Amino acid sequence: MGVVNVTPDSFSDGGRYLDTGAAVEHGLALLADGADVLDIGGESTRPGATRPLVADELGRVVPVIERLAAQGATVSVDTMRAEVARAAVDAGAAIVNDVSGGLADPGMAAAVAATDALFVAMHWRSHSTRMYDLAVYDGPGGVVGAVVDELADRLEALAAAGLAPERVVLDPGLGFAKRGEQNWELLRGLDALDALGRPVLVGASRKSFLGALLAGPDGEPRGVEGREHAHQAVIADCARRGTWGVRVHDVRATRDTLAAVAALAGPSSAPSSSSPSSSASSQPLATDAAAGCGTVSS
Ligand code: PMM
Repeated sequence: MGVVNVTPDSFSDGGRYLDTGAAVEHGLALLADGADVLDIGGESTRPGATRPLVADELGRVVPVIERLAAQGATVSVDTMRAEVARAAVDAGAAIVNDVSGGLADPGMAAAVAATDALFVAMHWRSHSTRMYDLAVYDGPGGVVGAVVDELADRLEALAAAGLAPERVVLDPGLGFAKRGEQNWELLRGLDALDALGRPVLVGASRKSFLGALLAGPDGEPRGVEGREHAHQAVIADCARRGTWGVRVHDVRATRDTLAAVAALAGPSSAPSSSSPSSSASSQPLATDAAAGCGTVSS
């Protein structure tokens, strides 16, 4: 899943693709690099970010989705708002990626349930202004146990609102109400999410826990552009575990890593046909593509 942030203020690429034309061009470049899905977002979730007006978010994402979907891309919309999700699906999005897992907008689950879209439910505790205050995981299962329990609660609540678990992909929410080491703990314990029986998406790309890992002798975190090699090690581990998807900025580097992981695994472990399709089909990603737990693949 290649990231297209149509925002002025994302931590990794804010302002670079705020213009519709630049965002579409970037999406097409990610497709050419081998992205299966393009994730279009109009709200930055970086720590302390202020939320855009709904009209501004719509104005950023809808024209980009329309143009990329018309070119045959499988498009995901990164939004916490039901109104934006509905407009995005009308514009051609096949996936709604909600970093709040439906918590930020009580109308989200029903809005997505009324469409054919898949739903990505990420682990989340609050908007970014408060999220680090809530990065406390002192139950017996630590951060892994809490994330599994809270995602299980989400699956139940979404189902109660009409959104069947078969249409939901889960995401541990790296960096969201998690401090440095908690992200590594989650990645080490990723297999625990399999107990929920749903495909898993992981978004580690350029995040600050990588910058902290790679800090210089002065303790200064490595800048976003210098985090890719470490990120690719995370991707390789996700691929080896059979993670359904990875949300990345550098699609070409990710494709290279996945090719190497596939070669190391050998021909007998070729991915199933249930992976998200990279074909230029304008069909929405079939619901059973997620249910089948396709894995990140080359
Ligand atoms: N991270 C960001 C935004 N959206 N969506 C999902 N499902 N998972 C993530 O980890 C995630 C996300 C923040 O990263 P960005 O500002 O680089 O887009």
